[in-house]
Amino acid sequence: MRLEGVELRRVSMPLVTPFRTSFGTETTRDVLLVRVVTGEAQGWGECVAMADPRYSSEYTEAAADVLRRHLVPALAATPRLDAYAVGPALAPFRGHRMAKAALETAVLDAELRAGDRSLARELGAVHERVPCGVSVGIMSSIGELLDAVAGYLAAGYLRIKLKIEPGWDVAPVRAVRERFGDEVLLQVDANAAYTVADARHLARLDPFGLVLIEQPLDEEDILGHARLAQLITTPVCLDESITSARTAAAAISLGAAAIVNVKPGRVGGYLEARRIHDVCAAHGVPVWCGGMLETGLGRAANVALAALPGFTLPGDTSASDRYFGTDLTEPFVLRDGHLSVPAGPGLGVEPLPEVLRAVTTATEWLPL
Ligand code: OSB
Ligand code: MG
Repeated sequence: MRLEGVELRRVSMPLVTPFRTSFGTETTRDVLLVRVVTGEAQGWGECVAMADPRYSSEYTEAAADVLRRHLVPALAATPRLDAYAVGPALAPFRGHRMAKAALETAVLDAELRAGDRSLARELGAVHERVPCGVSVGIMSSIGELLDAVAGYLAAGYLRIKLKIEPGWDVAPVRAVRERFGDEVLLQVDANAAYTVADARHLARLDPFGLVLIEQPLDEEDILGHARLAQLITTPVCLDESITSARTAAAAISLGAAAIVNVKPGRVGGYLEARRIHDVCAAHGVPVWCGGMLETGLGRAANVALAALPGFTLPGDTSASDRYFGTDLTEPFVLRDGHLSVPAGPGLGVEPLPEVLRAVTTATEWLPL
C-alpha cells in the first residue's frame, strides 16, 4: 500500500449522562480520529486516549502530538507498508500505545477495505453477535444507582459492572444484589483506587459472588495484585496493568490476573490484542473486551475482537445509545443483550457525513 496522507480529526461528542469513575467525571467525549488515505481506500482509527492523563499517562493532545511529530513520519519511511508492518515501524518510539493503536487500526481498515475483507474475519472471529455488559458510573446516591441499573437490565444488558472507589463499594454492591438478586452477573471496577493494605476491606465484597474485581490497585503493582488475590475470593481482573502480550503472560504467571480485560487501544492495537487473547487462552484465562466510551468506529472494531473464541465473558461493548444521543456511525443497537458483529469490509461501518461534520472541531492533514 502507498499512503497519500493521514488526517487527524478531533470530534466532540456529548455523553447522554455524565460518567463518573474513581479518576474523574466525563461529560463529553473529545475524540481524536485518524484517517489514512491510500491509493485504493481510506481507513479509520479511533484513538481511545481521554482529554486528561488520569486513566493512563496518555491523553488526546499528547497522542496528536506524537502522531504528527514521530509516528506518521515513521510510516512515510516504511517500504511495503501494510498493517503488520506498522507495529515494527513504530517500535522505536516508547509507549504511546493509544496513538499507535489508532494509526495501526486506520491502516488495517484501509487494507481490509481495499481487499474486501472484514476485520472480524481477519482477527479470527467465530461469532456473529456478542453478549454485552454495561459499565455503570459512580452516582450521588444508591437510589440513583438502582434506577440506572434497573434501566440497563430492562434494556437487556447481560452483565452489570459497577465503578467503585473508597466510600462507594460495599454499599452499592449490597444494594444491587438486594434489589436485583444473585442471578445478575455483577462485577466491579476500581480503576486503581485502592492499595493492598485495603485487602481486608475488599474481602467484604466476597459474599456477593462477583464475577471479578477489575484493577483494584495501581497499574504497576503486579505483586500487590498477586498478594490481594490470595486474600480475597473475588477473581482479580487486570485492565490498566495489561499493556502487551508480554505483561499479560507475566501477570498470569505471577498469579496477579485470573481474568483479563482486553482493550486494544491500551495495548497498541488489534493485532496485539489478539496476541493477548491467544496468550490468555493458552493459560485458560478468560478475557473480555473493555471499552473507552468509543464512538461507533471504535465500537465496530471492539465488537469484531469480542467475537474471538476466548472472549467468554460479556464485554463493555454497550449499545450506541448508552453513550450518545447521535453516534458517529449507524448506531449499534442491543438485541437480546447482544450486538451484531459487522460483516462488511474493514470496520464494516463508516462515519455518517452529516454527523461527522457537525461534531468535528478541528482537522489537520499530514501529507506523506
Ligand atoms: O476502566 O474500563 C474502564 C471508560 C473509560 C475509561 C476506562 C474505563 C471505562 C469504562 C467504560 O469502564 C467502558 C465503556 O462502556 O466503554
Ligand atoms: Mg477498567
